[in-house]
Amino acid sequence: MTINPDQRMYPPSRKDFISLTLSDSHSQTYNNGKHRRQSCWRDKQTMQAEQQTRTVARTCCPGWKLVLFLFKEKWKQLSRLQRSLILFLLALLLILGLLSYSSITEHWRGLSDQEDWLELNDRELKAIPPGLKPVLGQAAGKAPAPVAGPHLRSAVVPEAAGEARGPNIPILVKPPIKKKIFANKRGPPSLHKDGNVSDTVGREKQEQVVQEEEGEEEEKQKKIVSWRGAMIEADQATEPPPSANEKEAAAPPAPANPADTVPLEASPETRERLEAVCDAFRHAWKGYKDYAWGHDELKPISKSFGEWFGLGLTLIDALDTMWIMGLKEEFAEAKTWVEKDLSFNKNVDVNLFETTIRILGGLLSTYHLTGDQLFLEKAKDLGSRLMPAFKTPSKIPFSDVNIGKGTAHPPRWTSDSTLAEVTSIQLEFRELSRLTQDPQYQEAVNEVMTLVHKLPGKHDGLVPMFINTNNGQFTHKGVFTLGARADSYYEYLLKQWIQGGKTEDNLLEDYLQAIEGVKKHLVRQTGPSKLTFVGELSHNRFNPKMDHLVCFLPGTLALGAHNGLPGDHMDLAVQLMETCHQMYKQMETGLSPEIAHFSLQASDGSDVIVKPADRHNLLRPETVESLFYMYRFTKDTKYRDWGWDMLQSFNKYTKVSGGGYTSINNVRDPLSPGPRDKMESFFLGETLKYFYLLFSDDMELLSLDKYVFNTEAHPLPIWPSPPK
Ligand code: DMJ
Repeated sequence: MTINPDQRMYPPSRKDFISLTLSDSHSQTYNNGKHRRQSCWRDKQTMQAEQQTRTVARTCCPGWKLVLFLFKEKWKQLSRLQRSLILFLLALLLILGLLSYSSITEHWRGLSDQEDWLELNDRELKAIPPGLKPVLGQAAGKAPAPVAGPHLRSAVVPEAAGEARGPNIPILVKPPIKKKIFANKRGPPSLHKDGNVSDTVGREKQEQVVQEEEGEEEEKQKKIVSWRGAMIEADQATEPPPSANEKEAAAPPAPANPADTVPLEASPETRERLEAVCDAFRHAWKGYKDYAWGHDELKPISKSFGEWFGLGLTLIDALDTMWIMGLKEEFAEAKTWVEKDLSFNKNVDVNLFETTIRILGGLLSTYHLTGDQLFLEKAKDLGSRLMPAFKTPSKIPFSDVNIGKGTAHPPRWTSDSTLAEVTSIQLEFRELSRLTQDPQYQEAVNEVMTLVHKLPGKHDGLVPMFINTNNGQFTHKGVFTLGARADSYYEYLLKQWIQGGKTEDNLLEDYLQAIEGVKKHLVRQTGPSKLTFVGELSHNRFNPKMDHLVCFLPGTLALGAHNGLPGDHMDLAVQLMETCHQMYKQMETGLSPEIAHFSLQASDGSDVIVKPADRHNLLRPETVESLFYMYRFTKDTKYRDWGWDMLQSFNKYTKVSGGGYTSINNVRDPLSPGPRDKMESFFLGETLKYFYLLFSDDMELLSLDKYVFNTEAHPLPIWPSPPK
């Protein structure tokens, strides 16, 4: 029996071994059992190996190859017992290594963060990559007519002076970089106010403060603190006085027309409706102020609060709504809280998506509306603390970030992220790059879109609901919905395209293809009244189920049609708007359930069926959001009337005496709707804002040709076209 010479270099297969033993003439040497047989085999292998070694050495193999080769040969010479012992020891070492993982990674992170920081600064000093030039160039002063104000001046971006508390904590000193900050006031004059130039203008010196102590033991172990754990604070003293030109530019803006809550010239009907929305807001705010001030959410029934991230979620989500409604006192007290009490230097895990759309989006839009540097500084601080989410093998971000520690992770049970979540943070991060002239935010989120654009597994443009952060592939394939977990992917395809001046073809292509996919696979009509709805596809089976969340779609389709996309998108928008309206109208409380099922048979009595588990209403905004778009583009007053009916229903069934509004359990039971004791932040951030905009006659109030609303109703400017 011969041995294939090629196989000698590798651990023998069982087959080789048997072949060899049967053909050996010294059969007695095999009688002592397995061990003996192995020895014999090894002896022969050893000889062969020595021969190989000599050959390898002769052929001048690189040193490392020789070492590898010798290691392999030595390994082969060991008995099974010896090998097992070594493997056991290695496993033990691995376990010990894993146990000490956290402290090792803390150390490692500390080092890599320093590198990141250097990289960041390096990037700031380098030329902006070509792909970003037009956009960032606009940010550098070519943006749409910033209204001059005292805030418009050159600013020095801080030296980060690290101040370590305690021994052995290295101070990361950020080299000084001078950078111009353009504090723009944008939007209609009615949104500009005197006196809103922040008294924090010029607070530009960043200061690094070590993360709060989490306990002495932990502190001792850490030794090195991530810079992401540091709070960056402004220092008023560093800004140079404005130059003569700047002084000229800093003349006060046109007299503030302090955004009257209800414009005097409005018709009685409009006045009544706008006043009703503002009353609703004040009532909601009263509850929040009395029982939940500075906390995430009001629990209006128990007159307490709920905490999600511990970042004053409702307050921040509501900032721009107050500004738009002209609620000056409320805005001023909220601003003071942001200035004095809002800190992102917290050891807290936040959801990347929710924090981006609600907090980052809210801060950026408030900055745009007010021109107040305070909100941009806060947005920058938060944005940089969210960046660790993108440190994954695939560049698809993790769902959760600890904004104090600078660590990120997926949910406990999976390494997947939700598709809508990773593709609905782009408007905000892109805008942050434009404002800061730091491309890192835009690059990170654009990378996600590029990956998803190329990814196989879509179904005529429809995307699965999950994506893996390790390999960047879709998971849980076969289920397609425009509801939870996928909704805002479609919304942000269109809105990014609009934000970027309609130049990014991949976004448009994906959006158009997706809408074709929706029409082909998901759009159906009910049997009884021919209501058009968007169902779901689950492994090729159509499910006539539609989340209330899907009611964003008529507005998005209408926005696309307004921007030159096919007319049949508008036709579909009109039909879907009717259905979303019916989801309210056909309920006994006049409020939509969270999920509706639709009858496909003509013989069925009603079009809308509500299952017991789906009867709740969370004060969601999607229908009034779409009504706002539909009214803006068609001026058909029926959309306002539908909205007015909805507002009455919210007041009747969800308003809580003493302050606040509550989610309810059962939209089918007007006698006992069952308060759930929670007022979601989006009720103030979105629902009431869209009511106000729907009823307002001022079409320039956040014109849809100048602003694009993020998925939490925070308006961000559409970027101007690059100069030709
Ligand atoms: C909001 O946070 C956003 O509108 C998001 O896109 C979907 N969920 C809520 C409102 O329903």
